Amino acid sequence: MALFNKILIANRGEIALRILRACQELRIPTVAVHSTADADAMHVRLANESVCIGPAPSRQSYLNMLALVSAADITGADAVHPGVGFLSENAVFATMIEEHGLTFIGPTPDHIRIMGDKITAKQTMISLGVPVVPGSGGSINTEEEAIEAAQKIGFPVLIKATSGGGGKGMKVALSLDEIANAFHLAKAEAKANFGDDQVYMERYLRQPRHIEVQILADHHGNVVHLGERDCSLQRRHQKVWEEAPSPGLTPELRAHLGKIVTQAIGKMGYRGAGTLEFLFENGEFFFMEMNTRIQVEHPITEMVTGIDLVKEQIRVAAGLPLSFRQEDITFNGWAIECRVNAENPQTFVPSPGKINRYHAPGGYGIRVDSHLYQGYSVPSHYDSMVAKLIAHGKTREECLSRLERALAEYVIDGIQTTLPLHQKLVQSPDIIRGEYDIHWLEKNLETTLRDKDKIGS
Ligand code: MV4
Repeated sequence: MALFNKILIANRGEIALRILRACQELRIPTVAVHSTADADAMHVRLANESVCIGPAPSRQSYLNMLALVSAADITGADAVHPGVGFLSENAVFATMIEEHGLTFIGPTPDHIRIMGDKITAKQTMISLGVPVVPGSGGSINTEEEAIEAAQKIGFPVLIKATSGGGGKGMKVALSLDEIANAFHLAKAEAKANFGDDQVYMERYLRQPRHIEVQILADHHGNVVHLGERDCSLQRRHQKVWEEAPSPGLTPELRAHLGKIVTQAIGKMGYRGAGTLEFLFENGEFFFMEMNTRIQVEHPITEMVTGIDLVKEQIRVAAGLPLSFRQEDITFNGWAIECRVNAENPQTFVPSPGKINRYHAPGGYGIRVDSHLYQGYSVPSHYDSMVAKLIAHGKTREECLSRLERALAEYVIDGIQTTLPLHQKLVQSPDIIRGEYDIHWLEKNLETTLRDKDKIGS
């Protein structure tokens, strides 16, 4: 069965390159799209064709649905891969693609919509037997409702935006006298960030880990899970370091979580790649959100399973069955991904500019997903992530030592990057022991950066 004749990649940067590589290996021609600021980008150079879709600001280029559909139309592409961010979880875009007779490489618009609304997502998961954080169930509309719900749930509580994500519009209330304030602040922030002031309430977990499960499902009722990733190391809701498996789980907990998740996804009739995010505390999992796209940190799952997730996404979108079953999947060793951002490693202020020297590390067990090259200029208009350094080892210890040596080899000159932060993290005793939760990085950032000698000079 034929896959696609031509795939348009509706994204930029490292993920556009990642998708392009999968297409090339599947021998599917590619169309790159780019803004005027990305004319010299690596994915544009390597694609079979390219189309300029607008000026630098994302709103006028990578978020311009009509420009993207037109680009697919004039190049004769028959499928669109949305990548991550931008329009990857936009049900309107997915619908528009399908209405133009093209294939959206992702789930159905309905599944995107259900998971985009956090209350509906939680209710759906409850009905499918997935454990969720105890909470209000529906939305909270008045101060009185907020007080009533908080007393039922028990303090501390967390108020979240229904249309939220990324921690915006999230407010903790430790006691009754903080409820009114938290409620109004959360509502105002939700309105400002998402144009929707609806909020709901949950019990606040104090020191959980962020554990997410990767799933794949096809049109034929096959569902598999590919284990978990631990993404607890974040700063301001931006992931910094991810690992698979999680140092906090046992094989029993992993099997239990995998079973719950695959059963739920099967009952939903979901297809494509997806990630279910959980908080994990005191041996218990609580569903938070589901992402209906490929994720930035997918390579660590690929490294421990040997499965190319982007190729599988393309195969599934074309109607082919998954090329393996759950019992064919074995978990092999350990993988860690460091996100390298073009930022000052002390202040995290973006540092765009020209790369005048570039040397990526290599060797056994090292993977670098990056669009950087010597002479390339990192534009200032987009996300500051410029590379993902992924290390794989037979054991976590081997993975850590391999990562440490690769971090020492990596040369990116001309701009500032967060490589020095990762060089500190890989030597941090808590990290080496795998003992960290979602607050570890922000709590330990200063001491981590200060440790031994000054960095980023
Ligand atoms: C929580 C929580 C504690 N308790 N929910 C942050 C982003 C959003 N997707 C969910 N988030 C959280 N939800 C309850 N009931 C703590 C966080 C949270 C967090 C979660 C994952 C990774 C890093 C985090 C950092 C701060 C807060």
